[in-house]
Parts: sequence; structure tokens; C-alpha cells
Amino acid sequence: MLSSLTTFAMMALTASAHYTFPKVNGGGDWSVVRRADNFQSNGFVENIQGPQIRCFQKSHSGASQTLNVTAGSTVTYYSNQGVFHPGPMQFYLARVPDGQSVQNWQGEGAVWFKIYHEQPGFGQQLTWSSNGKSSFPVKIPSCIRSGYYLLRAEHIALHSAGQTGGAQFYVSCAQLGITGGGNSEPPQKVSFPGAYDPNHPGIRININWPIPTSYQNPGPSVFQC
Ligand SMILES: *[C@@H]1O[C@H](CO)[C@@H](O)[C@H](O)[C@H]1NC(C)=O
Ligand SMILES: [Cu+2]
Repeated sequence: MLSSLTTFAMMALTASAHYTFPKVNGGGDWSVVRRADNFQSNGFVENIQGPQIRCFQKSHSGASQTLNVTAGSTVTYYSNQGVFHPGPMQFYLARVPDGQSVQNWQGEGAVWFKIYHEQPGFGQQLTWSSNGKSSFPVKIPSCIRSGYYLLRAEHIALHSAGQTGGAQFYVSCAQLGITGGGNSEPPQKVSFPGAYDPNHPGIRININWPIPTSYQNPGPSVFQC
């Protein structure tokens, strides 16, 4: 009885500590960002080989709005409450093929390139600059082609990642129109699902003991102009 009560209390605590990524810049929640399946539960993607790892949608549903931004500018992605778990923020972009609609395109195939990933500080424990924050500025590369894109936000919570399947993925995708770009094509693109292996050292990692002295972000290297 005691243990089931404890389990229940821990579950309640855990649920309240989860989060979503519903907003970019000044828009409303889930207006430019596609409504993620965790919009009520604040839960996380558990199966990183299933469809939800892409945009946290089991079945596709576009957002009603698209935010136009200039290449080279910074957009700010927001979580609905502070990101309380330790682990990296990462951002990816995928360009909507010409002639296809940003609302309908599902982001399938090896189309995603990484534009940011967070490295921890090392010491008595790993420290993450995302910890406790609820706004995350990310710079759109100035040299990529203009057009419509999906911007994928991802926070990987590592507090129980010591065993396979223990990492928690908090994900959503925003619809952007990027103007004033260049003509660079990022060389390394990945698909979701597909990019991540559950046993990647940045996904299955005990961050508590021994304290890691390095951290390898999952996914491709960050594209730079
Ligand atoms: C928004 O961005 C798209 C893609 O670059 C562009 O085709 C469109 O003209 C832009 N709309 C405005 C109002 O700037
Ligand atoms: Cu949580």
C-alpha cells in the first residue's frame, strides 16, 4: 500500500513536471505550431522508432498559421512551463518541397537537418543552460534557400536515461516561411523516425554516476553556413 501510494505520488509529480512546446514568437499556443499529441498530458514520446518522434503526432494535423521570418534572424520557441529535466535542447529544419503545402506536408524522408544542439557544462554534475527556462531563441541559418519549412523543437530529458528507453523526448513542429535566404544545401539530412538509435550514447546515458566528462548529442552535426 505504501509503495503504491508512493508510486502514485511520484507519477503525479512527474506529470506536473512535464511540458509541451506550443508556441513560437508572438503567436498563440498551437497556432503556428502543429498541435502535439501531448497538448493535454504534457507527456513525452516513448517510442523513438514510432511516428511521434517526428512532430509528436500519431497522425498528421497541420497548424492553422505559418510564421514568416527572414533567413539569419532569430525565432523564439516557447515551452508551456520551465524545462525542468536535465538534457539537451535541439532544433531541426526541413524544407517543404516546392509545390507542396506547408500545412499538408508531413516531413517524411531524409529531409531534416540540425541547426542547434545544446552541450552541457561539466563538473560535479552536468549543467544544462535550458534548465528552468521556457523560451529558446534559435537562429535560422542565413544561407539556406527561401521557402516553407518545418522547425522541429526537441528537448531530450535524461534524468532516467540510464536504461534503454528511459530518455524522454518532448517535441513539436512549427510551420515557417523563410524569406531572403541563400542557396546552400545542408549536406547531412536525417529522417524521423530513423535518426535515433535507443542505444546511442547521447540517449542511453547515466548522467548521475559516473558523472560524464563528455556528451555526444544524437543526430547529425549542426549545419553552419
Ligand atoms: C512567406 O514565405 C514564403 C516562403 O519563403 C514566401 O513564398 C511568401 O511570399 C512569404 N509571404 C510574405 C507575406 O512575405
Ligand atoms: Cu517530466
